[in-house]
Amino acid sequence: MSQPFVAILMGSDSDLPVMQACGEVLTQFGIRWEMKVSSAHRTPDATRAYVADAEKRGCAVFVCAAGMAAHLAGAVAAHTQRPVIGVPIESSLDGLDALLSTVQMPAGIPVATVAIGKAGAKNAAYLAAQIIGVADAAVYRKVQDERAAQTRAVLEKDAALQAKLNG
Ligand code: RP5
Repeated sequence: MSQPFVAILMGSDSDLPVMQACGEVLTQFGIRWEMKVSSAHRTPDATRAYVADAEKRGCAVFVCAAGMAAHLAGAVAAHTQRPVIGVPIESSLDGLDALLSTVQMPAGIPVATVAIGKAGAKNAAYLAAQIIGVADAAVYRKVQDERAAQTRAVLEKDAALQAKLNG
């Protein structure tokens, strides 16, 4: 198996403005990734072929984003034993349709479903980094460092607020 990477799939190029954030976070962690438009409904054969090929090339985690009747993550999970993370995209019904379509998988074929939209796109990358970090000490350390930075940022924001309130 070659160097592990994350495959980011989207049901449509209209999902790209949201999913760009996923790639950006993976890049911060130094994790290789690739991105592909592939639809569970419109290109089912190509989706299946891509999953098999990506797995052979060393894909460690699949991130699958889709809106409406969002079956992409489930369809990918049906064809791989690598972890699959689903990102529901808001394109109708406030994204609730995509959330339920992604999260409600039958027992035995899991999809780790994150939040609707951009927070979900980012959390898919953080979760993928945590999965890769189980076996990669350098990635694990980067995740730890990033958590520490988040903590510092909140403490600094509170310190600034307290300074403003207390003159
Ligand atoms: C889903 O349908 C896509 O993931 C997208 O979120 C939604 C709308 O697709 P387009 O009509 O914009 O191609 O399959």
